[in-house]
Amino acid sequence: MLKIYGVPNSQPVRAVVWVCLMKRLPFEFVMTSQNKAAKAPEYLASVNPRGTIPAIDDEGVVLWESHAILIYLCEKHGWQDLWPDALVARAKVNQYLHFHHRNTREIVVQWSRALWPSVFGVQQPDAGWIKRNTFPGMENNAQIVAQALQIVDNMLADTDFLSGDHLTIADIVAYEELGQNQARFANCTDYRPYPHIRAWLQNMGELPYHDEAHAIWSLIGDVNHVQGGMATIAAANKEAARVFAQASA
Ligand SMILES: N[C@@H](CCC(=O)N[C@@H](CS)C(=O)NCC(=O)O)C(=O)O
Repeated sequence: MLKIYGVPNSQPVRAVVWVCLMKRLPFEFVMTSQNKAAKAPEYLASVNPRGTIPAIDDEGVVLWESHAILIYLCEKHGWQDLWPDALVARAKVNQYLHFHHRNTREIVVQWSRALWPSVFGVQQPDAGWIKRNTFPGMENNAQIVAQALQIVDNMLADTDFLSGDHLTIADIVAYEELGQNQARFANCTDYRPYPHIRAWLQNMGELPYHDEAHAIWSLIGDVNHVQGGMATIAAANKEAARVFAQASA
């Protein structure tokens, strides 16, 4: 059976999990913390030399990097709705996937900078604390995020989804970043200036297995006010992984 390594609190891990749930592809979720288990010598040697999550082991096919994993699964199982076969349609999805890494993905900094001081009870973290304890991001992160949000909003102005009129893996990977930060979940990004993103977030939230793939969001709640420190995060990950397993069965 397909093994997925990761934790539910990871955006790219959830992208892989959500697609597997939507497509009813059974998997075993192997809880793998990014700081410890993913840095263990055996994981580095036999799963992912980069020490990141997600990674998969599909009956001996070991892969890391979420977009490569998603494309592999789509091609293996013929999920042409999520990863279109037609040249131009596929190129449009690919365009977003490349853009995502150093653009939309940078919004994780807003989440990380709100979450970790709250978890560790640090009231006004200085630049050194932020640097040591939160997602590094790029130096001009704020500018990149503002630009990325505007580009994504414009992409959604004329079509319901990022690459046209139906869902693809471009929407899935984008949603893991943008969906997480919504007011009703982590509450760390203001989407009021982006009407098309807001409508798309609403639609994405109604897709099959949304709640099962994203149980962690409600379990942690508003990241500016996490009660109970790391124990809360650990318990939320454990419970969300149980939800994955139950939904996958
Ligand atoms: N580009 C990678 C990003 C993976 C990634 O950044 N994963 C984080 C967890 S969300 C991680 O493992 N971080 C640990 C590290 O960078 O050492 C992908 O899409 O899979």
